[in-house]
Amino acid sequence: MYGERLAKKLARSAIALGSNMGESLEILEASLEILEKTAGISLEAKSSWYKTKPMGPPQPDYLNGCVILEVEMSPQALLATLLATEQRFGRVRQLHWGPRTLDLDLLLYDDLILDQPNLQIPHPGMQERGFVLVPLAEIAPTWIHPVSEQTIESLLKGIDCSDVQLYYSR
Ligand code: PH2
Ligand code: MG
Ligand code: MG
Repeated sequence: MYGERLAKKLARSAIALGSNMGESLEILEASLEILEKTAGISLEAKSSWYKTKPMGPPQPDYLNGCVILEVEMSPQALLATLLATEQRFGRVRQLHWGPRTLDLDLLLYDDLILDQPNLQIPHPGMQERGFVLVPLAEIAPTWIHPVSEQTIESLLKGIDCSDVQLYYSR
């Protein structure tokens, strides 16, 4: 309820998930179980998983999806939780845009615009990426991207999504 949200300072946050190393589907699902069990986080919505062509250097195809979390934590605390979760799956930061076991990107946090050295919200580039917008539009089509002031659904209409194929839908 709205009153409860105010009292508890709950926020909604959209997260993009990706993996193209190891058992990607299992890694992605397991990472969601961890996030759901974290104090201050509840899972509000989950997209299907999509098989997507890599952006960046040559590397295997990705599985990508998005979730909406209801969070009772600051953007920085949420980012720290996401990075710690990536590390539990052996994420090693090597190549820029290179392959990874697990990538958890903070896309949106209510209608917040934030530009800090380690965290930009909305996630820069999200509005051009089919592997982000296709799953996000499945669960949050009317969320307004606070910089472009367009809905996710209308951002999606402006881009080419031919590299994004439905992989697993629950
Ligand atoms: N993530 C990257 C680089 N390239 N390509 C796809 N298809 N999906 C991703 O999640 C992705 C990528 C860096 O985060
Ligand atoms: Mg990423
Ligand atoms: Mg990332």
